[in-house]
Amino acid sequence: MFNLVLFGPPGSGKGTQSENIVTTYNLQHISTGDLLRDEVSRHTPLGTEARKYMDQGMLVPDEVVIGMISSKIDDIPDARGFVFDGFPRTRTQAEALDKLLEFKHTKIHLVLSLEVPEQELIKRLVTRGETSGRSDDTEDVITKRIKEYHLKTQPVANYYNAYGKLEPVTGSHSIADTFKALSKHINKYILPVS
Ligand code: B4P
Repeated sequence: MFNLVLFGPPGSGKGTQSENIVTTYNLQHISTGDLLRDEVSRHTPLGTEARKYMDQGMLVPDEVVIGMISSKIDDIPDARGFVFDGFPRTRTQAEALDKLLEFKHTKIHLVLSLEVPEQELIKRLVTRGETSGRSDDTEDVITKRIKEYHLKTQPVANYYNAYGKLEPVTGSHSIADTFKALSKHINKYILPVS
């Protein structure tokens, strides 16, 4: 089993690159952003609660997100591995993920951190907001999301760096070139299937 965390600020391309990675390496994609947006669109109690945070550019409480991840991992027992996209976003989430994987006799093997200048992040997300209909892709919410990232999520990089698992990757090149750069690291662990 091979487990990868795709790490980076909002708009750094985690979702975009995860799609390529899961297809190329036959891995399972777990995106907490997608899971939360699905709950919001189905108007579940979890979704109604989560939306209050997402619309303000804030992180959803740890216990909500950790519960979602745990059941998602259990749903796919024979996975070749997982790509965690947008999770963990706090140190508490990172510790919880380690415990969940340890229970399944596996671990996080690699953390790829997409590095993109802040102006480029804002430009990408504002552009996406023009067509996505996402309520958190407006300029003032994007600015709050980036602040929340620096405050709560960036320390997660130190957590993984202490274990020697963190690799920075430039995320400001084209989607194809960024994918090539990510693949160089992943190929040290598993080979592409397509
Ligand atoms: P997410 O859904 O994870 O969204 P994201 O950080 O905005 O985007 P991502 O980095 O995946 O960027 P993308 O590929 O889409 O989170 C949304 C919200 O959910 C959070 O703010 C939070 O409230 C909540 N949440 C999620 N997970 C949570 C957790 N674990 N704990 C608590 N709360 C949580 O790319 C963005 C745009 O850039 C796209 O339009 C794309 O086409 C473009 N793009 C990508 N790569 C490009 C490139 N190389 N060149 C040009 N454009 C590019």
